[in-house]
Amino acid sequence: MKIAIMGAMREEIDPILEKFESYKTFEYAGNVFYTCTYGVHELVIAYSKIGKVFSAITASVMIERFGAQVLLFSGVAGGISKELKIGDLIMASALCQHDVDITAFGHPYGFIPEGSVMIETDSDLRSLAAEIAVDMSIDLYEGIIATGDQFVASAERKAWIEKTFNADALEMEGASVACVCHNFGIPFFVLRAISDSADGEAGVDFDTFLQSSAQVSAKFILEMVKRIGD
Ligand code: OS5
Repeated sequence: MKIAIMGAMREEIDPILEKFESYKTFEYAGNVFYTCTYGVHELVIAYSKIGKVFSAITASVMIERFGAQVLLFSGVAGGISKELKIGDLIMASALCQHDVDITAFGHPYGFIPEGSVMIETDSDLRSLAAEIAVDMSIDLYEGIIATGDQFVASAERKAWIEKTFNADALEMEGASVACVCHNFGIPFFVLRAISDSADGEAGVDFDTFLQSSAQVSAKFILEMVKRIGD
């Protein structure tokens, strides 16, 4: 199977690339795409750059140009739920765009006509992840991830996102990748390890924990790749 693995920042895919002795590289549409084989699977790996637009480009190229049949996102997130501490893993059950606002026309926050506020991730991939978490004795949280083109570093904004979308974590790429995969009919999975709590300390915590949390997420994603199709 052709499996796409993407992150937003170089730090989010470096721990994945480090696992491979050799890969091919292709430059296209402002990204570098790395391809290699892993067991029975062919992989295409890339980081998109930050935010919804860049991540949508990368996901689209992985599907349309590289023929990805499934897409796994690995990275870090700001925690909303009090249960989530730095380094904890959350898989998205569904994702939404917290910065979409056409409420002036009577629509709810996050809604775009002919779309939906929430896009669900693939249930088979979530089940596989839940099995792996049990086998590895890892606590894997499942919940709603809210995406927007904002690094959230404010208790007020975080509280609004929690209240409006019942969100458990937030980041800047998941919902745009979800939108691309949903529209192309490609099963997808979004995993994030918490790097900060999206409050006044977020900037400092993010810089401190980006690498270690990215590593936690990448390790789990590689385990998933091993077991896809078993
Ligand atoms: O990709 C962005 C979203 N990520 C998840 C995340 C998050 N999102 C929103 N709010 C929070 N509180 C979040 N916590 C985790 C992480 C990432 C956040 S934006 C970080 C930008 C950091 C940066 N800016 N410049 N550089 C790094 C240096 C640089 C220079 C050249 C090339 C690349 C980077």
